[in-house]
Amino acid sequence: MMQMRRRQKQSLSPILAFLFSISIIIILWATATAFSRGISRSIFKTSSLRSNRPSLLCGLSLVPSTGRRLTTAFNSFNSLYKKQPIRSILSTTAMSLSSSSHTNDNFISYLNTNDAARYAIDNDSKVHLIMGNEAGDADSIISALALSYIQQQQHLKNEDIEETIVLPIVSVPRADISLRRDVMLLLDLAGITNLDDDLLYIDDDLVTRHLLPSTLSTTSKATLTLVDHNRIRSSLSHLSSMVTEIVDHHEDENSHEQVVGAEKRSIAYENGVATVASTCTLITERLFQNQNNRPIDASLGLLLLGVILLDSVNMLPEAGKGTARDEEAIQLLLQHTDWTTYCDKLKTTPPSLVDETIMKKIFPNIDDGNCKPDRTALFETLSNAKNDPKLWSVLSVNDCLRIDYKRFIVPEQSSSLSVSSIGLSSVLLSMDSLLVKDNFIDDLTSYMTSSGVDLFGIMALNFQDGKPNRELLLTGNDPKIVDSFADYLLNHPDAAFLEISERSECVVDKGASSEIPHIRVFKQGNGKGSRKQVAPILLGYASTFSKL
Ligand SMILES: [Mn+2]
Repeated sequence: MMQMRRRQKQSLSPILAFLFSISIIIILWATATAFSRGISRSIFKTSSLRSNRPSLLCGLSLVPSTGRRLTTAFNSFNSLYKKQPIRSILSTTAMSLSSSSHTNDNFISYLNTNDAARYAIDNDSKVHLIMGNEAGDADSIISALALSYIQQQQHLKNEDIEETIVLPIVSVPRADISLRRDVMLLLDLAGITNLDDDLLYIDDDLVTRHLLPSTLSTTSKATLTLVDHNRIRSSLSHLSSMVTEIVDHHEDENSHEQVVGAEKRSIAYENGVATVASTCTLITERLFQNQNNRPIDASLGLLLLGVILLDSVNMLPEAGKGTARDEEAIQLLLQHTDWTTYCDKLKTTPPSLVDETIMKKIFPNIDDGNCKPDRTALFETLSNAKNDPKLWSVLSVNDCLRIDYKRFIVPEQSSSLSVSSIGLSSVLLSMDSLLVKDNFIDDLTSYMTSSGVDLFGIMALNFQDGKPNRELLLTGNDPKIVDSFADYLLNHPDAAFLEISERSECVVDKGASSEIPHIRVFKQGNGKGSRKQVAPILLGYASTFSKL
């Protein structure tokens, strides 16, 4: 008996030794991992902002990035803002820019606007805000970031007596940035990875309490530039008097009468058409006015270039978006950006959202030390991220509707059948694919109710054999209003160019718990009729309701 036990013990000991060494290895590995993660996490905590980064990586091919996360975290921790008073940092930035030697890091370090905002609030500094539109697409977000940087440099060069801090506001809620995969990808390529800590979002406490508060304080010195729209969103209409500048390419809604003169009210829209495809083209034109042949910071250059390519559909003639001004901006950026030093940065901290194959396509000469991007590869990568059918097929109806939603206020309204507001969501999938999603009716009804609009539309766009296929859905609480707009679109000469025809067959969500609202679905023959064209038509009709 004893012998047997001893024999068991003897045969067990090598197994125990093996298990022991395995567990030591596991403990060491776990400690190392926890240590590296812990550092980045503790830094996220210091700014009391939640990190939703992991959720935004889904679907895109990933490069393992533990080491990189560490680097980013250390960079953030060492951020200049935490150690020096803001004035000296801003001055340093301006000085290094004017010395033209090394311009590469300036734009990125400027973007630590969260700390700059805290500083401004604590010190009661003069603040100028720059914000894009409610839909918050790439153009709105990037043009706000870029123009803020340019204006901050100008303030510093002019040596204002009163220190002005220029802050861009990302015009979508913090949680929604991850839905904009083209923006995520472009920021990643440009080396801007600390989106959680650095940027200010429209729903941040600092913004809703201090910068864009729910009541306008009479003592507030803050001013505001609207980019990519020319009428402040209705939820902030009480702040209308803060607006001192508009840089846009949509039809002028004649709001903010205090903003006058071509310099301050710069709206690239003439005779019913936008004269540039992108607000970023307007920002690029400004940038080069003051550049004196110095190369543009590569991160900034890449962001502006990416958005102009997206908005102009890489100047594809069939798309009918890009103008000569857009092409000129593209050429300026390609030729006068500091693509050389950018290579070092790409090599030390490679983007995490694209794999090496795509990197080689976008930067074909990276091995020769030239990181000038291939415009077609850059455009296609961004466009694929934006239109990725895989993403749109997994999104809930609610996410599809909120990803690119705009609310329009009807200028003049009267009569019993009045429509005071119209909401339009753009979605990048076919209407059928949206209609068959789970909970379509329930999600639509709750989204429409919470948006509080009188007429709600969904504009669907997908591509079939490379050709745009546009569809439109109209709904609302009052069937009479929905039918009246439907008749207008089908029959009125002003709407004829959209080539609207009704779709009779329509899938209805049978599992809906809410009452099915009145819905009309149309096919839109003219592929060029985007929301920029459709919204003014609907608004124009709404404002004539009193004459019915
Ligand atoms: Mn735009």
